Amino acid sequence: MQSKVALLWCNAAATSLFLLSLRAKPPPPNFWKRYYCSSFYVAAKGTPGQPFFPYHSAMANYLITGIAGFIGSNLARTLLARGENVRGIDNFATGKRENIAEISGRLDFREADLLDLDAMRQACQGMDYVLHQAAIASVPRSVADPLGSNRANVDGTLNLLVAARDAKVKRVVFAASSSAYGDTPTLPKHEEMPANPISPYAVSKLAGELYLQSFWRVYGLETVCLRYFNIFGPRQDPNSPYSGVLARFITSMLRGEQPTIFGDGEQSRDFTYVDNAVAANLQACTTPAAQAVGRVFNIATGHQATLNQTVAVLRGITGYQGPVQYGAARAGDIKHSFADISLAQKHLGYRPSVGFEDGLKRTVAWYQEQGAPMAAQASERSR
Ligand code: UD2
Repeated sequence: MQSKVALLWCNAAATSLFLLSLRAKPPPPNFWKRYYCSSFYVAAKGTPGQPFFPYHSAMANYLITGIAGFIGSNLARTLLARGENVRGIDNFATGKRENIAEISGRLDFREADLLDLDAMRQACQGMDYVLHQAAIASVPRSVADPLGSNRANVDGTLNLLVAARDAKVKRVVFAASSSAYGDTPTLPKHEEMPANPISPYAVSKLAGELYLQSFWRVYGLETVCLRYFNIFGPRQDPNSPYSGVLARFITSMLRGEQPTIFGDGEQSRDFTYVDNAVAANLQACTTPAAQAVGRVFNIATGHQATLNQTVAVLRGITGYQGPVQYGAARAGDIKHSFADISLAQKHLGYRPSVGFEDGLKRTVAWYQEQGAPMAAQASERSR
């Protein structure tokens, strides 16, 4: 009771002092309007790195590497919508200017390469969190060019970690890969399993994880690794031979063209809609260190689908009824991938809010909005 009375007195005293200070020095014009609307105002006009509103200090500063890429550009949109300050870097090796065109006025964007240590030091300056998405993300591309993958994914990650450590950022979250598990027969894959990478890409992503853990253990830089399981969704590039399979299948089928399955189509993946990966990144930043830091988490849907099953679902969504072509299996490919997500659920509070089929529907709708025709219209036109 006594403590409640004391609290009331403190409250009254603080309010009186505040009101007196307002009498002595009136607030700037539009103070209250700007105070209450600040988050909307920031989303519309804020300039990252240059706080325009001295009364608002709740926003954090995020650096997204690979911001013009598929996952980076989705992350940026979510952070901006929450009123956070976003700085982004990209070297456009695989990222696309159009992915950030409509948000570029609200970003502090810098065209820079992970291999440029000075640029990384400048990029990390004043940042709270680094979301490291930049990579050469492709198994077959790493098979064709292992040196290029290693430079971007290993040397680039190490440069960024050195810069983040020296700039004293609060935490680095890393886009790791389910490819680290390789072809071990145990399913679902859980984080305690030994890594068994097959492709140079998988090795490079695992090396990135180990560097993040080393920087936590040796330098005390807080790091979290998220092992993504085949992320798909809006803004995934469908046009490269190294593009993710769902971007390729969906756009082919919408054009009325037959998709190519490498192998017998009985390989399976735990396809994960991009919003789930975005949510996991934000949770990884704010989860208390004891639960998250120095750890590796699977980020997936927890749903296993073969490519043949996936094509069947996509036929229903896109209307494509044509044939499917089968080609040779790809070198470095793994057969089955399916995640146990209980560790991320327990420690990060991660929940895959968008399921596999719902994610496919949203993705198909997005490609259609971008001008991809429905399969029926496409075959009509080609007649
Ligand atoms: C790996 C990782 C994934 C992510 C990704 C980055 C695994 C299980 N997953 O994805 O988490 O890091 O690398 O690139 O290692 N395919 C076709 N037709 C096509 C394209 C692909 O059949 O037109 C097949 C391909 O042979 C593979 C499956 O589809 O069996 C998935 O291929 P992907 O390139 O989309 O992704 P994947 O599994 O290599």
